[in-house]
Amino acid sequence: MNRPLHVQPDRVVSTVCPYCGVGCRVDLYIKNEKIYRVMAQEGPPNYGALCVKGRFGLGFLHHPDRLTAPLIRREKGGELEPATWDEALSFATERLAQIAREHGPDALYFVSSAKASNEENYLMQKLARAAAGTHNVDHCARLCHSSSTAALSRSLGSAAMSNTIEEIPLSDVILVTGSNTVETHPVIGAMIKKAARNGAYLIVVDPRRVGLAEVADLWLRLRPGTDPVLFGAMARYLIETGRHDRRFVNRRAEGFDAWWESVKEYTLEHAESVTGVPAAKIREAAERYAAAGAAATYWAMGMTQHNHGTENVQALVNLAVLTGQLGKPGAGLNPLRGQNNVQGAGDMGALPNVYPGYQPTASAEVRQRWADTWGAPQPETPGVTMTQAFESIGRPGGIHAVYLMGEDPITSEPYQEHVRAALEKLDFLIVQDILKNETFPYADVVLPAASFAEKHGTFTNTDRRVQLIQPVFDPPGEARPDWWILAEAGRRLSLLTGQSNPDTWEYSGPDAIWDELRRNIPEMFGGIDHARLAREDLRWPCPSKTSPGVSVLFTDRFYTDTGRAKLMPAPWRPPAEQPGDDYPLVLSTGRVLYHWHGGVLSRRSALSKAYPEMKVEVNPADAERYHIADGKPVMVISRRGSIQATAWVTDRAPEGVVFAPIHFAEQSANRLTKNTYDPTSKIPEYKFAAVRLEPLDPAEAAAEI
Ligand SMILES: Nc1nc2c(c(=O)[nH]1)N[C@H]1C(S)=C(S)[C@@H](COP(=O)(O)OP(=O)(O)OC[C@H]3O[C@@H](n4cnc5c(=O)[nH]c(N)nc54)[C@H](O)[C@@H]3O)O[C@H]1N2
Ligand SMILES: Nc1nc2c(c(=O)[nH]1)N[C@H]1C(S)=C(S)[C@@H](COP(=O)(O)OP(=O)(O)OC[C@H]3O[C@@H](n4cnc5c(=O)[nH]c(N)nc54)[C@H](O)[C@@H]3O)O[C@H]1N2
Ligand code: SF4
Ligand SMILES: [Mo]
Repeated sequence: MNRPLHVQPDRVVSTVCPYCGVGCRVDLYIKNEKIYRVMAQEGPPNYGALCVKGRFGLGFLHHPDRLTAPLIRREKGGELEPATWDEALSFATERLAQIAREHGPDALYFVSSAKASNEENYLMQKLARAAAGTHNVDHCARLCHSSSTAALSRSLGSAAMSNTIEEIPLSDVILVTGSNTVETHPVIGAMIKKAARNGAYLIVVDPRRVGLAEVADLWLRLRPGTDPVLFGAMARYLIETGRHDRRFVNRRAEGFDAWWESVKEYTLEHAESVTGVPAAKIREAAERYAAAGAAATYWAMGMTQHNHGTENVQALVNLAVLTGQLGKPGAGLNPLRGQNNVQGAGDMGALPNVYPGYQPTASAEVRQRWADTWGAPQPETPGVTMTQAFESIGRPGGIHAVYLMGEDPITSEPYQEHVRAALEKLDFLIVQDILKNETFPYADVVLPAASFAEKHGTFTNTDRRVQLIQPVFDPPGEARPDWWILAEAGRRLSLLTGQSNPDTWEYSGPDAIWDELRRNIPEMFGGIDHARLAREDLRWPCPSKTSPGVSVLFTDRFYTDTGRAKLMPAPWRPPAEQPGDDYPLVLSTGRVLYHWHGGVLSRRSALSKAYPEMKVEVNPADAERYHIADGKPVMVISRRGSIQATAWVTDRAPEGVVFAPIHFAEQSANRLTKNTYDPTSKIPEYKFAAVRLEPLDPAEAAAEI
């Protein structure tokens, strides 16, 4: 995509990278209506840096698989046929209204998108709550940081990053756990590496030898799925030796006794036996973390995607509270958010239990406020999570219709055969996307959406920075911005259900949508509007026009009912499916630098050439045991399915663990994973399943070895 520097651009447009939660600011250089160069901007959050996805990953914008016309499947079993917008929207909303009449509004499910803007996420949850009359709305955070949200909300009253990435140079100790930062948040990974070079003490907790493990001062290579014991033991040791922050605990925390009772058995020796990490290393990590003037904790999916994901994060919360590593610059609890606008999708209330601004649906007062805003009575029945919704399809009282915006469950939900069967049982499916993703063939209505480069709106990055995007191109064919589609769908559905006032769906543009949500959440967004964002990025909370936004949360109080942080027990529960005779290895799934999720975007760009095939990491000892040769095809087999991939024999993976990337839809790692969930957050256990390996051609593989 990059051409020589002497090419004169027709125009240069400033916007935000659509891939990850770092939210890098980019300048797109355009010639003949194509992007020929992407340059980083010098200011925050990326300070002149970009990764390969921002630089070379935008080719999907012009791919022939872009959706350019609405499509309708008029009868089950029939073909998807082109339709006008009017036909498609009428058909879609009439079917939704009919199913709501037959089975009740809670038979509908609305999946919002962390790839879409704040304004669009706001409208999707409004569509569910105001036009359809259900709290059944969610987004991919359910598969991602829902465990973080569960633990952080109940303990601290806010689930966003407590500090900012600009503070990385201020940290004396940086603890990174369950995050392959160098590949998944590359610009932040580089900032952490630089801080370590400048003297910060870097502790990495990860079973795999990931990029940061290579440069860490201390690498704790724990057995997968054992984190609560590791972090519980660190905290217990600090209390026992009087190294915790007694003053902070007395003044700002509660729940100590119940928590202490819960870690009684977590001695360093016990932790060594469960986690496989030598007791001396656990002690060293604990001492360094507690003694630091400022210690920051960063984490991602290695913590959250377990059947004890909430306990994993709770154990981190407990450790930070006990050592007073909160409410000061360079410290804090910092979940690295994955999608470009996943922070925003949550802020906008695209969740079954909260309205925009995290106002609880359980509160009658809150419900009344939104009922007044939308002119729509608000349902009392709680919503269900996206994972529960998919599990319920085809069961009595389950979901009958799903409206998907920018989500690809066939590649992203666990246990693909199970998801496939569920989608086949659905009465009605709407797919609103920019591309033909893997779920597209199951759609009854397809609504073609404009991409990030074809619309106005805002994204909120991982450290609460709200950023304006702007159109670079016209949408292809008949494609329209998600906000336009949702507003039209909302108005039509309101007329059919009689739920909300159809006039509340008239918006002149994304700025008008933003103003509606801002008025209703003044403490978070009162001071942020599109005009101000055109001049500067702003971080929430930003309550007034003169506020610059708040960087460090919790400086004087936590956002809980008592203002104190709540310590809570975080008992360990082993993963649901343990390796055994037939399936002796642990499967861990995740990401590589070059690709994005099921590959819908990245594999339709130049990145596909840079990383063309699926490689699974196999430890040399396991390779020998199971006759697997480096670079040769291998079958990865679980109780639920099998895939073929190329073996990469490497000690990046520890003995007993196979790592499979999730990016190759035709060899989807989710054919292997299983649909077991954390009981609190309902997150799938993507980071632990039992598998075995078989060489594809045993004779050939044996000859190689
Ligand atoms: N290139 C690229 N970047 C991305 C994405 C992408 O698809 N591609 N997706 C984005 C999204 S949505 C997200 S959520 C983030 C995810 O970002 P990450 O969470 O960094 O990505 P994963 O590859 O899932 O990595 C999880 C890490 O946890 C480790 N791990 C596995 N099991 C355990 C365990 O039991 N304990 C501990 N402590 N560690 C464990 C793995 O070895 C791995 O290093 O990435 C974002 N950025
Ligand atoms: N085994 C395993 N499975 C996992 C994970 C794992 O670690 N292991 N990680 C999980 C995590 S953390 C996540 S976040 C999920 C991600 O799962 P998904 O959210 O399903 O993944 P994406 O491929 O990012 O899907 C986004 C969809 O949005 C579309 N899109 C992009 N931009 C726009 C837009 O502007 N408008 C509209 N309407 N659509 C748009 C894309 O074309 C694509 O179809 O996967 C989860 N699944
Ligand atoms: S670090 Fe994230 S936001 Fe920045 S260029 Fe890479 S993918 Fe885009
Ligand atoms: Mo994610």
